[in-house]
Amino acid sequence: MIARYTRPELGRLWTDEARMDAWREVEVAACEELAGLLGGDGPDAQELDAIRAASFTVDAVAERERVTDHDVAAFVDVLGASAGAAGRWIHFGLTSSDVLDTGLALQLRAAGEPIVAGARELTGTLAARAREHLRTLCAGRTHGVHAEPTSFGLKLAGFAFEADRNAGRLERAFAQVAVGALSGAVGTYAATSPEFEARVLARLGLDREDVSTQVIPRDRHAELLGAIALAGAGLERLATEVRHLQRTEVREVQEAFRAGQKGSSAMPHKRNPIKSEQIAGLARVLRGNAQAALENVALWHERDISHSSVERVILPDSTILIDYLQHRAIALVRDMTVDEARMRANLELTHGALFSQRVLLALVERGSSRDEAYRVVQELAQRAWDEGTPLRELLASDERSRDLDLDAIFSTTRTTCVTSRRSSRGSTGSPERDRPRRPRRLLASRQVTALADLPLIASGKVREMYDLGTAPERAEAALLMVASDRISTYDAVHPTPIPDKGRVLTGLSVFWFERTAAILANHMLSATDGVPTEARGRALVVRRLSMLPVECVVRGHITGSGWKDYQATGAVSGIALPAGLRESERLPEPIFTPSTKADEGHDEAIDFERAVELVGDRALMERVRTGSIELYSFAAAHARERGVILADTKFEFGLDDAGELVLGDEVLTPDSSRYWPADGFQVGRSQPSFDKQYVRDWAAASGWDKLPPAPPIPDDVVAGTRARYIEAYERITGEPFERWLARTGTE
Ligand code: Q0Z
Repeated sequence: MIARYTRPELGRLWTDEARMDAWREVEVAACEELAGLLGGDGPDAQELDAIRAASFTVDAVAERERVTDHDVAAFVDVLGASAGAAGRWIHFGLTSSDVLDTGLALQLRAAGEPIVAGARELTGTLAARAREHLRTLCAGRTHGVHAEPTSFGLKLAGFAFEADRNAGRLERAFAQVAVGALSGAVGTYAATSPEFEARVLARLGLDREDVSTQVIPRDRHAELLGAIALAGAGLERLATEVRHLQRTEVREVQEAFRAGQKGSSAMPHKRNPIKSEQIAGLARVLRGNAQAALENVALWHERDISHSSVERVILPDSTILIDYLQHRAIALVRDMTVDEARMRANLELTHGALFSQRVLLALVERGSSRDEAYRVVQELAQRAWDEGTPLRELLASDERSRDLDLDAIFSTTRTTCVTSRRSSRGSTGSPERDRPRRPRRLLASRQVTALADLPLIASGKVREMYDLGTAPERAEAALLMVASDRISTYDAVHPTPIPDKGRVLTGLSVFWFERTAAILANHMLSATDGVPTEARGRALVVRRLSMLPVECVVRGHITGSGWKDYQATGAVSGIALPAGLRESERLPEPIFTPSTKADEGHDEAIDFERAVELVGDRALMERVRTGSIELYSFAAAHARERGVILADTKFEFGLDDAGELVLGDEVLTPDSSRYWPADGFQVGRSQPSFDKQYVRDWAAASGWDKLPPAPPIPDDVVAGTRARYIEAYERITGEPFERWLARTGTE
């Protein structure tokens, strides 16, 4: 895409550097799982360090490609050489499509974030201006001809709802293309295995293809470009409305005009709808690219390469363009001037003929036949329009209509009253079509329902749970889990909040829910749809589950109550541990140590048999144990690579309506786990916690007896603690915390 239409964030995602960096991520993740594939063989720890540190330059790959005439082969040569002897493991068992298509999925996922965020921002901007103009009357037009009065807000609400549908479509389309494969040549796993593929893709946070050929099937990419083209078509519809309304004869809306801007090189009076025309124009390019993506679906046999050249153009171009167009549309809607006086004046153009239907209905109500009434009104309305005599005067002086209540007929109260009532509920349909059949969230629950209006169903020390009931668009009941900024140490809640703590914890939970979905289903529905404005970024809409009555603790290090039990008995939760372990030491294998759920005070450790009794289903409890250990192991390995030791963690599980096991609650946050900084880790003593270290150090020095009530926290300790939470988020996710705020539309 040319620089003129490229916003930097999207542009950076499609450079040669970014493409190869995605390949590098795939190659490294594959090496990290090689030992599992090769039954313990594969790179050792030192070799893995060398592989993780391996680098490339685009220039070196280009130079090598002049020899190989194959981009991935050249890349593998350069990356392998940089890893020294360990380089022999890079690309082991893989085929280029594995790296290309899985890397492409990573790039597309990265592109999806700002694009979906932009789509939601556009929805919000349209909804805000819709509310502003709910009572701004203007002519409604069919076929370009004045039909009946409407309100400008109702027009905009229609665009807002379309933008909302497009945001949902884009989100789903990006989700379904986040699929990778490491199935090798022609997709048989002859040199890899489905388990290896699943583990590598779980590391990358991608889904896998149930059956892949050698490539990820291109219907997925076509679906994405279809959704982008449709979002573009919606923008063009909006732009076309503005272009019409800015025509000289109409002049109801004008695009913002900068001081110093020129409309025409020759005609100084001109103010042209240039933004809208650009949007309308470029939307056509998106449709062309969607067509090309459809042509890409029919590849030969297990693969050919005909799609590749097309995609090098259309995937960057369409993602960059839709991102650009959305932001142009946001500015257009936010800054356009609405000429309310001109709208009122235009309503008079037909001298009242716009009210013809109302007259017709009044005549029928009074006893005329419909046919007779129609003829009368058509005659008078035509005269009004042709001769310029107001229809109201003609009706008053015509014996066939003299006795009608003309004040009622020529009132627009009903137009704006019904419009604003319906828009505040979120609906934009006509009363006749108002059936409870569609989600109505845009102006209603998403913007109007305040947290305070939701029923509170559970409240913990630092978070609350609300009931969202069963919305029409959902099959299941949903809950809203809201994390506060409150902090507790030594089981007491301090009166001083840590700003952004709730957002960090929610962001981390979402990160882990997304990354572990391939291991075990979880209850997350959305961190945006249905979240009240004041809870943005720190709330999660979740499926309502029937919770199992046990807490599922997994320990990778021996600490806390586990350390106490081990010192007293040599065992934890009935599991005998090796003698001679020191405090905080890493266990040979993670252990599953369930406990009861206590309303008050501390949970009580129980052994596995007791957990089976409480749950009443041994097979289910075994799945809970295996799943818990697998989730923990995956997360601990990920965290360790980013300088965080995940010492232990607590999961809660439930069953959904279909009786399936689902991971619930918040997961793998500093509140539900122990995060220790890897630098400074020492066995033989208790470890400082990554997040609460400042508060605990300060509490130790303050003379507080650690019994409730907890004292207020001084400003510098609050600031240090907040920085640690944000650092935890950024270390674990590898992304700036601002990205989370942007993604959830948090101010
Ligand atoms: C979680 C809790 C909180 C206080 C119940 N998906 C679910 N379905 C049904 N129940 C729960 C869940 Cl997550 C559930 N808790 C723990 C959370 C405040 C208590 F935010 N209790």
